[in-house]
Amino acid sequence: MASAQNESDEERDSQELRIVLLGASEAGKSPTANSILGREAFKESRTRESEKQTGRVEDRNISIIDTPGFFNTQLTDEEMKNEMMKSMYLCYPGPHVFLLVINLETFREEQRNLVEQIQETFGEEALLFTMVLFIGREKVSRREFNQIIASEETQKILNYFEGRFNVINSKSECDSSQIIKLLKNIDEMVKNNGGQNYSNEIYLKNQRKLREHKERIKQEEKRLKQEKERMKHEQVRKIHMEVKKIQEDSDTWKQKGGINQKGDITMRSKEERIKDDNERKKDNVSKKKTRYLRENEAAVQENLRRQMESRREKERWRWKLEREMTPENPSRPADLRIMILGKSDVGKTATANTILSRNAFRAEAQSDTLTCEKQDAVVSGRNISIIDTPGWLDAPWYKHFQDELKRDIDKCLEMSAPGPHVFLLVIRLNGIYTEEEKNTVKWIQTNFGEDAVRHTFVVFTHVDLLKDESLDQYIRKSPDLQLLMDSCGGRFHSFNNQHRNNQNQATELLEKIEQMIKDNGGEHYANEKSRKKKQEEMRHDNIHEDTKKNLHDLTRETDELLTLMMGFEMSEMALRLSQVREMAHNNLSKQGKWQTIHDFIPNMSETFLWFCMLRELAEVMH
Ligand SMILES: Nc1nc2c(ncn2[C@@H]2O[C@H](COP(=O)(O)OP(=O)(O)O)[C@@H](O)[C@H]2O)c(=O)[nH]1
Ligand SMILES: [Mg+2]
Repeated sequence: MASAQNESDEERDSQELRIVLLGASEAGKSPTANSILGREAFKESRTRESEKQTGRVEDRNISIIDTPGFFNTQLTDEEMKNEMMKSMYLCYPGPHVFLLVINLETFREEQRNLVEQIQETFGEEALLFTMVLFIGREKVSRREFNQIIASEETQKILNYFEGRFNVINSKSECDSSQIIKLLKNIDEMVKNNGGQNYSNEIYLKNQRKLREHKERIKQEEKRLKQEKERMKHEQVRKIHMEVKKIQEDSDTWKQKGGINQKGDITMRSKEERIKDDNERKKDNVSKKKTRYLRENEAAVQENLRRQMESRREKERWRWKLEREMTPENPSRPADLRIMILGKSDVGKTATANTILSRNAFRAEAQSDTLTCEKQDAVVSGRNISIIDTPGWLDAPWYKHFQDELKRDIDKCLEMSAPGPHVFLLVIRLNGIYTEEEKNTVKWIQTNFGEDAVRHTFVVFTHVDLLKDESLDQYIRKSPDLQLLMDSCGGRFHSFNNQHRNNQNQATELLEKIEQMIKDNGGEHYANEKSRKKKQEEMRHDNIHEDTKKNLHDLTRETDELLTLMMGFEMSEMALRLSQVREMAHNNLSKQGKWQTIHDFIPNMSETFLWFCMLRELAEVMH
């Protein structure tokens, strides 16, 4: 039964013709859609949102998606982009044809580049699925019409679409034969395209490309800015150096008594001369010592060099360890990482800004963007990172564009690496508690895994709009809300984002979150991938600790031996030992497997004891 049902569904789907109407704003797309459907399906005022209507025409199912149209002055670029994305969602799995509606009556004034808009929004591939639809044929004379069609602009446009175009009258004058002809031409085009439709995958691929392109430009701009800054600093540094040099020259000149007192050096005090004498003597001793060492004790020299090198290596190692641990290290994750989730327009961004106590994220109430954003700050003495996310929970396209959603979620998780401590689930009080919100817990589990709920914390916004009710009363009133709260361990907090100055609400929230983290044993959320990575890191950390300890032991023991041997002027032995130590040190630093010092020099302790005995013997003989 089920399969028969599926088959008939499939059959019906395969017969459905999906049309997306494009064109300049107010070109007359909505009336055209009504002409095709043969009824007043769409409202004929300026369209602000993409909308879908279906109908049966010529015994077939037709879906038409009306769009706001390009160059719409009422919409921002971002809103326009969202509406176009929505049109693709409404048209799932993708349109058979984009009808580019051009009004013959206003064609002369409409010199804007429509083709470019299509390419930018839907990509080059969309041109294969596009057909021009001239409307308002009855409004222009035959001569005028011929002129328009033959004109250079029209030919240029039509060339992009292999000359595909149709002509119909305005709605009031449109007869069904024109629509039949239009549908026939569309069928012809679909046939030429091998029955394929423009797919949402193509759309998403283009969007990704566009985003990556923008990201690249942003990165390049950032790089150039940094480079400029660096050059500026370099210049300032050079100027400082020059000023310092001039200052020093001037000081030297002054010390020498200035040009007028040249030759009056004998005026220097007796003490100064004694000091100079001492310096000279010291210098002579040191020279003698150096010569002695060079001539008589080349091996000792070499030994000292190795000791120095070993010390430097130790320093480098310590520096490396310290660098990994200092807070200045940008790769060091914040102490508290918060990811904000929720429907669009519930106050996610406002909440993030309230926590940070500044407009760190884009101005609120802007249409929901499609990417995550991260901001770092120190709040109430805590080093925190906040990741603001798009309205994943309700924006309809995410349901259909699952791959894209997964990619975005992964990207956000990367931003909060090694994983957020808390998912702040923002819910708007006084709003409509929608189906999407009722399914929130399931959504979180599906997209972040079962474990994520343990890290979820509810924040109610718009608490200022609760009139005579308390928050408790409000929650008690809604069984669905209670259920959601129970699933999230009853953890919640309320926010009035209108009172950003009231930092108590943020401090209290952070305290509650900390309690939750404590209850979670201090753990942050980690997806499967990062859990594995963490295990690997822990293993590595243990190795690291062992290595540190081994190196420390090695250095201490050999240092003692070296000192002892130098005391006996047994430089050759000392040299050999320092070579052994260096070898062991190198091996310890490079090897994946770590061993103890005694594995390298098994008889180290014996050697040490042996020398202690020698020393005692020497003392007795003295
Ligand atoms: N009265 C009131 N308005 C708020 C509150 N929180 C957010 N808003 C407003 O709600 C709208 C949506 O907020 P926004 O942060 O952009 O929502 P988002 O889409 O979830 O990020 C904006 O106009 C905010 O100024 C609040 O606690 N009280
Ligand atoms: Mg937002």
